Amino acid sequence: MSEIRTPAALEAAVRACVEGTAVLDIHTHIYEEAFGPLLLRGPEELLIYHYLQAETNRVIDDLTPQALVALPREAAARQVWRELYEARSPLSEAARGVITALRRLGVSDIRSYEAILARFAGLSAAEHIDLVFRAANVRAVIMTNDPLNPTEAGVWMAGQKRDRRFHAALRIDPILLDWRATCERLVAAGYAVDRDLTAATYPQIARFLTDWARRMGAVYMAVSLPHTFTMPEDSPAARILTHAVLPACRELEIPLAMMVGVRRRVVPELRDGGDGVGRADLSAVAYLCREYPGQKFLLTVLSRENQHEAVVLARKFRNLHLFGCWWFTNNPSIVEEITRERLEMLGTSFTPQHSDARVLDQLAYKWAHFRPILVKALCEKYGYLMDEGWYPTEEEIERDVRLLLGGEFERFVGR
Ligand code: HDL
Ligand code: ZN
Repeated sequence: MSEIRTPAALEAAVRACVEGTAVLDIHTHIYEEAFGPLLLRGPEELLIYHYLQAETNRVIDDLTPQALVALPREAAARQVWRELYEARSPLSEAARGVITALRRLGVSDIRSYEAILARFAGLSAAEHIDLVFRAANVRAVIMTNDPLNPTEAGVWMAGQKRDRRFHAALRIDPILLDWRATCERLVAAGYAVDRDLTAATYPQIARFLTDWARRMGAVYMAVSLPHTFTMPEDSPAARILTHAVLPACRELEIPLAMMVGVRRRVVPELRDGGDGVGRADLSAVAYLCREYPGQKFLLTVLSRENQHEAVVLARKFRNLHLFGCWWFTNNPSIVEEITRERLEMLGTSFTPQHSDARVLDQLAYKWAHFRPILVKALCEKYGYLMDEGWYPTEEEIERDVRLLLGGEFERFVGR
């Protein structure tokens, strides 16, 4: 085994490993080709990403937020380009991400809007997926799948051939967080549930969940929880979680992913761009991990103020797997801080990043922006070992990086 003994050799080996290891992206909003229009792709979709809509909203006064987000795609994309790329420099993480993605996907002149459009003209979904997965060095992604979306449900019911690079996650927000509005949709689907959550309802909700999780081959169930989420509590959400969701996860032997800390629709007019963040009470997570030691939980938290506490929680509970720099924390200044503190308290027993990509092409920048930060953090940690005469080998670094870029997640979920 070739020991690495100098900082220069370390940096070269870590960089080669991190860049060269294909990643399993465990939380995205992209879809395989079979889902047709649900798969968002191309430069205009990149530009109208709700992150960039929110940033554009800040610098215009000739359109209301409602009018801005209601613009047709082509006009909306040109408005973002004009405001964030021509009138100002794209310094924000989401704005520069578009430039990174375009360059890595083969746009020759990234200053020319026409050249950008031309690069992607005529690209089929299959060609586009291959191009992006190769550029991002992604081996597989986990989607966010909503069985209550009629378009999506239709594709699942048609039982089309699956693309092995796309795995499913069963998203349950409407059931857990908006039962009164969702109940009738389960009744319409043939499940004997009632609005008042009588005892007989919970097994029916669980059956809906297990039916769909099996149909999708779901790797986990997921829910985005508000910053006000607390357990134990006698709320509809807590009752559905306890009596339906967790029993269904037990039966399926899959984890529940909790994404905690969103403050929904702070500015409703901005739609998805109008969500905010709130510091959460993570004792709810500790309660669930403690009360259900035989069940597994995935966790990502939205508030920077919750990050350190989340790492400490992950240290306590072997049934808790911490993942990703989610949403408002997916900015280099915070990603670096979070990744270092996680390595310092968890070693390799966590998943440092997911892309959350909503547009296929975003994979190319989300991973291009993260990999150098992981290289820097790992070089620091291996460097400390080398200072004490523990010289890592290339094989050990490869093993550790494979764990961090999907292997530890697969071990945790038993895939
Ligand atoms: O709830 C979620 O999965 C979040 O990731 C939201 O989709 C959010 O709008 C988002 O795209 N964050 O990156
Ligand atoms: Zn997401």
